[in-house]
Amino acid sequence: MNRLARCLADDRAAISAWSAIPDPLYLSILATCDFDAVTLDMQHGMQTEASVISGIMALAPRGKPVVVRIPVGRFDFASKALDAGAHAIIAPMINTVEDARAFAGACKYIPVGERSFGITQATHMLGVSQDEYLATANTDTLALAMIETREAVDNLEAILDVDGIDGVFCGPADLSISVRQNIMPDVYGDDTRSIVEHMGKTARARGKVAAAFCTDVPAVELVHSFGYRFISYGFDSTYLSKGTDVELAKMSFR
Ligand code: 3PY
Ligand code: MG
Repeated sequence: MNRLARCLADDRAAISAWSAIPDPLYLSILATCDFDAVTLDMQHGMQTEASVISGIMALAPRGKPVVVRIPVGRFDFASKALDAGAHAIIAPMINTVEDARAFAGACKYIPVGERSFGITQATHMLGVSQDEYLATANTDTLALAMIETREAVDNLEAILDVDGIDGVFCGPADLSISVRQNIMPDVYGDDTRSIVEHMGKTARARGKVAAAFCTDVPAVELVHSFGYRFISYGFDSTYLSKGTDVELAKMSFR
C-alpha cells in the first residue's frame, strides 16, 4: 500500500506538498522531504503535461505518491496522468453531477467508468505488474472532486454519491469568492467555515475522503478537526523562499 493510501486507511492525515514549479530536479529533492504525497498543480501552478509526466518520474520511483490537479475540464489528461503513474487526480470546479460523472468516468475502469487501457508507464513508475495494477486500479487511484462554488455545495451529496468519486477537495479561496460574491478571497473565513465543516463531515459520513487546500498550519488544524484527512500544505515556491529566509536570519551579523 502506498504512503497516501496507508494514511487514509489508518484515518491519519496525509499531508501533501503542493508544487507549481515544473522542474523534475526540484521535485526529486522535494521527494526526500517528509510529505506523505506531492500534488502537481496544472490549474494555477505552472505544471504542464510534460512536467507532470517527468515529475512523476522524479517522485513515484522514490516512493512518493503523486497527486495531479488537472486544469478545468481536462478529464482526458486525468486518464493520462494515471497512465503515467499518478495515484490521485484532483479536478477543479466540479459543480454538478454531470461534471462528477465525466470526471469519474475518465479515472475509473469498467464497470465504474470508461477509462481507456494503457498503463505501461504506470507499471514501470510504480514497480508493479499489469495484473497487479489492474487488480486495484479502481480502488487505489483516487478521483477527488473540487467543491469550490455555491452550486457545488448545493450539489455536494449528489456529487459524493457518484460512483467513482472517492472524495471531495475543498478549494477555500474560490468557495469564499462564490459564497460571498466578492473577488477578495476570505479563506476559511466566517462565511464559509460552517460549509467547510459540513463538507468534511458529509464526505466522512459516506466513507469518502475529505480533502482540503491549506497554506498555513492553523488552517491545517482547522480542517483536520473537521475530519479532513488529505490536506495540502503551502506551495513549493514558499518552501524555497521561507526556508531560505529562515536560514539567512540565523546569521548574527545581518
Ligand atoms: C481554491 O482555494 O479555490 C483553490 O483552488 C486552491 O488552489
Ligand atoms: Mg480554486
